[in-house]
Amino acid sequence: MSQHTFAIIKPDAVSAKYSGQIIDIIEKNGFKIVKMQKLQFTKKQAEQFYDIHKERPFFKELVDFIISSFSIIMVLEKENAIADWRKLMGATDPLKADVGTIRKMFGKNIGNNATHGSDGEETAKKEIGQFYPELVK
Ligand code: 3AN
Repeated sequence: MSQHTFAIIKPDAVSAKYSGQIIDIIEKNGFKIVKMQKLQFTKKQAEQFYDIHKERPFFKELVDFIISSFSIIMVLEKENAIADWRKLMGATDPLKADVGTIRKMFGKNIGNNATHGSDGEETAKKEIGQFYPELVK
């Protein structure tokens, strides 16, 4: 069954002009881009988005980074989209990510790791719903 996931091309990758290459990889791997928007997260949007990490020591760093410049948010559709997008992104830390993954190719470090992907069905619903409530009705 086809599934939706929420993806972000983060400020480091957008600033470095990697967006085109990343979108190309997404399409070549069979994902349909259902929604796409370039935006700069407000502090409020960022705090809501990263709400689940608010007790973690790097929360402020995470929020400051995502609001620092433009991101591209997307809703991706495919069979098994959540797991497949995470596999294509690679490990959170680009240094540990497998060769051929997006974070290996375009990520700098664990904070500036080029992309985001929902980590499960509930998270996908929450993240998609924050920007596109009509898709999770
Ligand atoms: P993932 O994005 O792979 O699901 P999580 O959920 O462990 O990874 O972390 C959420 C985000 O927080 C990551 N995308 C990463 O950018 C950032 N992050 C994780 N660990 C650290 C850390 N030790 N220092 C700074 N940022 C971090």
